[in-house]
Amino acid sequence: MSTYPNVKFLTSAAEAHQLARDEGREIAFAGRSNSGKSTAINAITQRTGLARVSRTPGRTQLINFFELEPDRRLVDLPGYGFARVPDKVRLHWLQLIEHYFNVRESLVGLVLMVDSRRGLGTQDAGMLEWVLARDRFAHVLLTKADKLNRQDAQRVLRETVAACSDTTVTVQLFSAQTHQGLDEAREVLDRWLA
Ligand SMILES: Nc1nc2c(ncn2[C@@H]2O[C@H](COP(=O)(O)OP(=O)(O)O)[C@@H](O)[C@H]2O)c(=O)[nH]1
Ligand SMILES: [Mg+2]
Repeated sequence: MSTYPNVKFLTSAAEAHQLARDEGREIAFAGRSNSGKSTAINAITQRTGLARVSRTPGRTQLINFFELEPDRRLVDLPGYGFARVPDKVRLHWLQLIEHYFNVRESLVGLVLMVDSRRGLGTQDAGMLEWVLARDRFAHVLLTKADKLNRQDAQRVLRETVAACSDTTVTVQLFSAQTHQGLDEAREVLDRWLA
């Protein structure tokens, strides 16, 4: 299993024309702001500080591209769901993400970070529908699983699996803190990128 020894930041896109070259394969990471997306990317790639863990949710409206190896990328999509953003910013986010999903031929799948204490929300479900409609893979990480006791974690897992039961979406528990589910997540990425 790969731990991506050569991972590096590639480029950021604030506008549609700034996307990285659309070659090889890439996996997008999405989720509500504060869902633990950046922390998950850092844990999976074993690089503290590769994706910035933010104290000010909603500030970054950038698509960040990381190269794992030539022609293999992770893509950090801007978070959604934060309350106090102007409509203009929200609209820009929507247009940028929609453009990304529409044009991106190298996109193989979406990893969706969902805070295990919140469970799957409407916007999360919307993201999943977007990628499934484009015949890509989708995998849900129920993040911060360390914050739940075993019983509650298993219940959230069951509920999320049930909510996705008539789709190809796969679901797992994940904690960047305890490394629960880390190998499972890396196996999914390796499979999609192979
Ligand atoms: N306990 C715990 N906290 C986490 C975990 N992952 C992220 N966090 C915390 O959740 C907050 C948001 O994380 P961040 O990665 O910035 O979320 P993002 O906005 O989705 O990129 C930070 O305070 C993190 O330290 C986890 O696995 N366990
Ligand atoms: Mg982040």
